[in-house]
Amino acid sequence: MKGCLISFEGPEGGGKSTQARTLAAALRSRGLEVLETREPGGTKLGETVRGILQNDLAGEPPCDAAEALLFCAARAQLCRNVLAPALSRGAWVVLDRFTDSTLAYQGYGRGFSVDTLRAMNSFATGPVRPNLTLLLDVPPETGLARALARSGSKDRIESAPAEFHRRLREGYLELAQKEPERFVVIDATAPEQVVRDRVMAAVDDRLRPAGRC
Ligand code: T5A
Repeated sequence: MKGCLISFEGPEGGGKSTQARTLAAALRSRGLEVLETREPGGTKLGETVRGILQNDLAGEPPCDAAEALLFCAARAQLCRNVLAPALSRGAWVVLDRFTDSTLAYQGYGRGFSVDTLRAMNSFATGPVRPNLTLLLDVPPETGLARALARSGSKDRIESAPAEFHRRLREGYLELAQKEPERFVVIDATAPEQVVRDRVMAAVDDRLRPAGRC
């Protein structure tokens, strides 16, 4: 595909949405076409699934297997209808969470087989793959406190036990270690501006040599 996909990943409250917004604006100021979107979401179906997953809009919480499948269903819709067309025409995509969230949360967090989840991800995404993944790493207690301060209450997944959040953070770090050519781990406990500079440096370091920006 002609375009370039950058995904932001990490535990709750690491600053993904904040940094995705800032990066998208910086890339646009370079004259690039940039699509900024999020998971779950980015399509009508995906936003509806988001409500079911985060706030129990179906009237009952999904079981863990349904949760994993719903994240992948929203992903399939986003990839087929939005990401693949954008990347094919050469746009840049800045994505707030993607396939690694499923591996970290449903794999390391909930305990499903990471290999099975990789196969589900692959089925959902087709040929769409991130060129670069920025892992905004933050200890769960810091990230959850930030998220709580922002919204005043915890959603269904944020309310999971501390051990769940600890496992998924460790899972992310393990995923990054296994694929160093795709991941950059950024210490997101630093002030917002410092994180922003680290994000821009990572994008330029990794994607400029490939002639992408
Ligand atoms: N999920 C998702 C799965 O389980 N499996 C999957 O496959 C997928 C795709 C998504 C939920 O779904 C789960 C993971 C999530 O639980 P979400 O609302 O998108 O839900 O959750 P998050 O992605 O975690 O979004 P948050 O909004 O909670 O966190 P962000 O985006 O990391 O953080 P952000 O930018 O909103 O910042 C949070 C607060 O911190 C401040 C901000 O101003 C804001 O108030 N902040 C900082 N404060 C201090 N220092 C910094 N450096 C800061 N950066 C931001």
